[in-house]
Amino acid sequence: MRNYIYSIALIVLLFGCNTGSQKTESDKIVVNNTESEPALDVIDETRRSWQSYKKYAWGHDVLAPLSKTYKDWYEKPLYISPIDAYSTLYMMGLKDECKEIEQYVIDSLDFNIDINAKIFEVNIRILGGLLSMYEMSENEKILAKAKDFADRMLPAFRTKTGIPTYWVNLKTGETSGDTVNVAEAASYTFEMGILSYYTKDPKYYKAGKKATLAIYNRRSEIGLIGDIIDVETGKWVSTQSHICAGVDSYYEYLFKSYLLFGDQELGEIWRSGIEVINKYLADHFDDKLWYCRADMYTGKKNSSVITLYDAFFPAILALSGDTTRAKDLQHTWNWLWNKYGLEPMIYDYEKGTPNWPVYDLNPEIIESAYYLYNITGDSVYYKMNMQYWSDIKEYCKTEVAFTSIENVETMKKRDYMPTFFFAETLKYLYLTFSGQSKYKFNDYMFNTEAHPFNKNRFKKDQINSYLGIK
Ligand code: DMJ
Repeated sequence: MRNYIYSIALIVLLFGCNTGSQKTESDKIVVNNTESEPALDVIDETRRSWQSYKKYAWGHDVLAPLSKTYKDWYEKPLYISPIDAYSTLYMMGLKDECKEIEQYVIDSLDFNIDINAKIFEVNIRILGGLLSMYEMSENEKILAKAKDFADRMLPAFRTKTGIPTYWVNLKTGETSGDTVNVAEAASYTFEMGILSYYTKDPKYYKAGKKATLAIYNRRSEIGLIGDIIDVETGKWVSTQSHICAGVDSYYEYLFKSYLLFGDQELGEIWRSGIEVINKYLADHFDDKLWYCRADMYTGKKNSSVITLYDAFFPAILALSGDTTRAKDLQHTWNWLWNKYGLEPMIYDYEKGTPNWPVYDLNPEIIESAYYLYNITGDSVYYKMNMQYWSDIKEYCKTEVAFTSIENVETMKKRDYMPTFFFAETLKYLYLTFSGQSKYKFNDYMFNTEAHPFNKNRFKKDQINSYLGIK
């Protein structure tokens, strides 16, 4: 495979201008029947990072690329990097690497382990990753693994409100952690709906949807929700309303689950949610569009502190048809990226200073540029991703892979390559640069960890009964 790609790269370099390479109106280099040069570059860097994961961290959760060792999330590894990496490697055509992961998952992965897993994170990474692995491999044994994993998650949802606890023990089903944020409370309809579809068992979707309704039903009179809640009493622990980290994927899943499954109830909740978000949280400051934090009962702004996770929002705005706000917001994020060369994790847009200057190789701004490029066809978004990729290579690249940055003002590196770098960041870069040559934008829906699902597989006449939608 390596030789094959190098041959293509060589042909492109030698003959690119004369043999069918062409520039489209959007300046994208397209090489007939092959990959573009930037796409090949992303594939090459992904393979290099993957090989380092295998060399230094195989069998463990995360590669530590500076010390060339590994880190695990819990006392025992859950194999998170390979499960998260699979769908990206698959889309890039790295079939041998994928076969190896599939085999390991089937032969060696056993979820009957005595660890307390964080329900939100394992849902989007492990359950989401296994479900897209099932779609791509069409191996029923992978679906059985996904089902087994979800069954171990379900005890967390047996609370008075239906909102899951923070932790669940994968072996004993024991649960703990009564206080969760909204993203942790209600970002399950997407994966649980897909699992219900493939197993024809509505119990998963019903559990996910009950949690979502529990949040929605606790909205204030003006329609805003808070951000931290008690899973047993259903009382808000924090009444700050926003779309930042801690809430983000609640809104993402309302809209995507509505689109994928046609669940009208979720569509209605999304529509009423976006209306009040734009009414109370959209904020113009210094000629830019931002989304602030406000009190859920009064709608009064109480903070201009945002997180880089919020850069997912232009993608959702664009997908829902609001390209005007999507473009404005993406330009705000692009401005912030360029202020530092990478984005800070937490930033106060009124003070103009970072509250936490870390950059963890996060994907959101790249994800939104990918959506906007496909939805508007404007090459400006392609160029944004070219630049983000170039900056990531400049500041985050290490001898063996890529690593997070401790401070975007000094570009000091920290020793950690998060699993979503494989799952999301590299995938959205690759898909932007490869155009729609293999994967058509309109055919796929991504979970919040960028695991792709082919929309055409979900038949409208079966969804309602498989998911128990009335
Ligand atoms: C990812 O794990 C998911 O996208 C999550 O929803 C929030 N963002 C992180 C990566 O930044």
